[in-house]
Amino acid sequence: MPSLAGTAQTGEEEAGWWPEAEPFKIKVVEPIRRTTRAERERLIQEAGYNVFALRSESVFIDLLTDSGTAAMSDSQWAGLMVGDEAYAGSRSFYRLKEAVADVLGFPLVIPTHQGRAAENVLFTTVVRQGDVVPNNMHFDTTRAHLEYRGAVALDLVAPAAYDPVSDLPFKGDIDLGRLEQALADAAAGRIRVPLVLITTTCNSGGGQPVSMANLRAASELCRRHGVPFFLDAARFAENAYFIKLREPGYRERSVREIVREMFSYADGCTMSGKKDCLVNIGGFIALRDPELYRRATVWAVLFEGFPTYGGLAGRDMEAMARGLEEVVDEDYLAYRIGQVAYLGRRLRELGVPIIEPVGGHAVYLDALRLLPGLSREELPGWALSVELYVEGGVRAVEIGTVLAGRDPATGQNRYPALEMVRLAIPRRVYTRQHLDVVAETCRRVHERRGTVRGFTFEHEPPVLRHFTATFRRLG
Ligand code: P70
Repeated sequence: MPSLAGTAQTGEEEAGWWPEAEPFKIKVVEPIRRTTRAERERLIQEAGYNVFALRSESVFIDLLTDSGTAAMSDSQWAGLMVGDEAYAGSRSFYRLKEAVADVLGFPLVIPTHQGRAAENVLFTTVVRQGDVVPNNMHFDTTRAHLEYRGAVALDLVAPAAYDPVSDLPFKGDIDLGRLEQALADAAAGRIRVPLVLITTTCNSGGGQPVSMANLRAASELCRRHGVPFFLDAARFAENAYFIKLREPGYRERSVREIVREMFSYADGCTMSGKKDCLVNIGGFIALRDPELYRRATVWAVLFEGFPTYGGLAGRDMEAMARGLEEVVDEDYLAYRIGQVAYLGRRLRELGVPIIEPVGGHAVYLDALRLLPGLSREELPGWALSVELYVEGGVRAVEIGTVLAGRDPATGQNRYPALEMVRLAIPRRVYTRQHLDVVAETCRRVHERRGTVRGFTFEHEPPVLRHFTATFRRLG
């Protein structure tokens, strides 16, 4: 029996034991409804076999995303009441600015209505047609915003990220050799690199963390070449907790200290507050450089709103400020990371193929191993997302061929190295029993894998096609 002393300072196995118990009591509940299998077959067909088109009332356990789906705390709800709705100079803006300075260490902040809006404002400010923007892996909105501007979104994650069974601690690390090469190409005038991004944790790579050593080294390379270095900070606190658990020298450091060190290497960040600010809507850009801030606010005014509200209500900024402080609580993070680890353990015990190791916000099913009878053209990840709904009313999302879209140059489907289905766990929402239902649902689909059929597009939109496409089941 592990000791209970200093739980937040203990190792990952222990994080999967005691701290998994929720460090909160439940004060408000929201009923969810079970459906029959026949109902679900009909509902998913009516939805064009796209889980995005389902009404949420038809879903029993909704693991579509961990974005904007968190349960706010009583303090955050109380904060809504004291939000200052002034158009200019809102008290809640200053409250957010203080929280960003305190937790992340950036003096300047531009609120935006969500993460992609922060990308839009920042990229409009600094990215031009033909530019190249390296990242460990761009998330789909980041890539789409860059490609929309005629820029190249370059994924430079280290090769281990593409190996679904390698159990390395920091599979989100950027390949420093390739980053250095890109920066050298920029220095020689062969390409223009307006900024370098690193996504913490690396969502498209399975929610894998980036090590402090990697952030430090990438930042150093960028500084040497005079290129701004930014974090996509959506899941920064989960990343920081993994650094604490896994990186030598950090076990005794507080998550707050680790977070400050992570951001000390960056010139700024884009943030989707819908993840690690524990809110249902909101985001921001945080910066150090007053000149860049001045240029970015021009676009913020045009796209989002006056720079002290940026498309948000004052109360939203108040809730985001409080969430930013709550998310670095170590009991919360031990529970959060432990809960995701628990689902991973259950699936492993049941023989369901998953991507190893389990990331910070989600467990990713390995659709190529789970449905080995389907070819890439039959969209096995998509098929799995449909079957999880039919089997157990569980909504998950494909992170595979449909999400990857077509190559803008050739118009051909991009087949990513991994075909995954993401079971994203909303923060502070579901209990262990819910996760047991999810695991059993996955086991049942895996068990009847021989009978699962593939899919093809019926209607395919030109950008971000996964959200609105419709499909047909193959015979
Ligand atoms: C997710 C959502 C959003 C995101 C992100 C990173 C690393 C920026 C953003 C954009 C998107 C999504 C995907 C599938 C289903 C539903 C939603 N990620 N950077 O779940 O932020 O959404 O606030 O504009 O992960 O991973 P925003």
